Amino acid sequence: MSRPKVLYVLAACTLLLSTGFFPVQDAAADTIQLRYANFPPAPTFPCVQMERWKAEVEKRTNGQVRIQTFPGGTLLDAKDMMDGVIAGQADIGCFSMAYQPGRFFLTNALSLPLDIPSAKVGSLVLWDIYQAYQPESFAKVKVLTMFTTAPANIMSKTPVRTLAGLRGLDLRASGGAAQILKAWGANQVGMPMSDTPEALQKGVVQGLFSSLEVMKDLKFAEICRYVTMTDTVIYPFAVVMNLDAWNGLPESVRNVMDDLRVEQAQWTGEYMDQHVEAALKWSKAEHGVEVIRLSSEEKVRWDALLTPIIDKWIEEAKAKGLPAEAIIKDIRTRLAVRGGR
Ligand code: 3IO
Repeated sequence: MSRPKVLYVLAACTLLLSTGFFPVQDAAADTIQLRYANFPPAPTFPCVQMERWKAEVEKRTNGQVRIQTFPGGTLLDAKDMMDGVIAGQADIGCFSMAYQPGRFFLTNALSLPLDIPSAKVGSLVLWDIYQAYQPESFAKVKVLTMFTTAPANIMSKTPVRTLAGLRGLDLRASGGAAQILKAWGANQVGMPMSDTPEALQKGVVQGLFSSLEVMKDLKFAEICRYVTMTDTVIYPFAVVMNLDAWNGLPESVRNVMDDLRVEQAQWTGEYMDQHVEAALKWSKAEHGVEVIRLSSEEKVRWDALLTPIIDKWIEEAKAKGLPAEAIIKDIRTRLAVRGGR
C-alpha cells in the first residue's frame, strides 16, 4: 500500500471506531466497572459468596459488568462498610449486622435465640423479614442480598462442658451472639471476625462464639481444640450497593441483580451449611478437635437463661415504635414454613 492509501485506511478506521461502528469496541466502551468491598480474608464464606455473585453477574450480563473484589478489608473495614458504601468509597459492600447491633436493630431480631436450624433457612427468613418490614436502616442503599451464618457454637482452647466451666471465660462474639454469651456468664469480648485471629494468637481471648466453618477457613482448629455445640443463634449479613451507582445501571443489569437477590441468599445458606460439615470433619481429622455435646439436663439450664433476651428486644422494639410481638411471631411462623435443615 502506498503511503496516502495507508493514511486513508487509518482515518476510515478511526472514524468507524469513534462512531461506535464496531460492536466489540462499543461493548468495551460501555463496560461498567464496580468495586465490591468485603472485610474478612478471601477464604471465608462472605468472600466465597462475593466471588460467586461476581461470576454470575459477569456471566449473565455477557461481560457488560466487571466487578473488582476487595477481600480482607483492603477497601473498607468491617465497621465502615455501610457508611463507606453510602459515601461511594465502594460501589458494593458486604457486612455483618452484629457489628452495629443498634443500627440494624430490626433485622438483628434474626440474631435472637430463636432456634434457627440452618444457614439456608436463616438466610431465606432474613430476606423475608427485610422485605416485609423495609427497615429504615437500609433506606440509603440498594440491598443486593442478605444471608446468615449457620448456628453459632463455642470454639475454645480449653473444654467447655458446663455453665460453670463457661463462667468468666474470655470469648469473642458480637451482636446477638454476644448477648447470649453474657447471659451464660462468659466474659464476652466484642470485635469483628477479622480481628479475631490476632486476638486468639495473642491470648486476648480464649475462644469465640460463631459458626464453625472458621475452624477451617481461618485455621482456628490449630488453636481451639474444643467445640461445644449450642446451636442457638445465627449472624445476619447484608450486601448493599451505593444508590447512585445502582440508579446509573441500565435496566437490564438491574434485572440481573434483582433476579439474584433470593437466589444468592439461598446459595450462600446452602454453601455455608455444607461447608460447616466439611470444616468440622477436617478439624477432627487434622487437629483432633473434640466436639462436646451438652447433656439434656445441662441444655435445659443453658436455654433457661435465654428467655429474657427476647423479652428485652421486644421491650426495646416497642420503645422504637416497632410492632415488636408481630415481628417475632412473623419470624417464628416463617421459620416453621421454611422448615428444618
Ligand atoms: C463470619 C464473619 C466473617 C468471616 C467468617 C465468618 N463466619 C461467621 C461470621 C459471623 C460474624 O460476623 C462474626 O463476627 O462471627
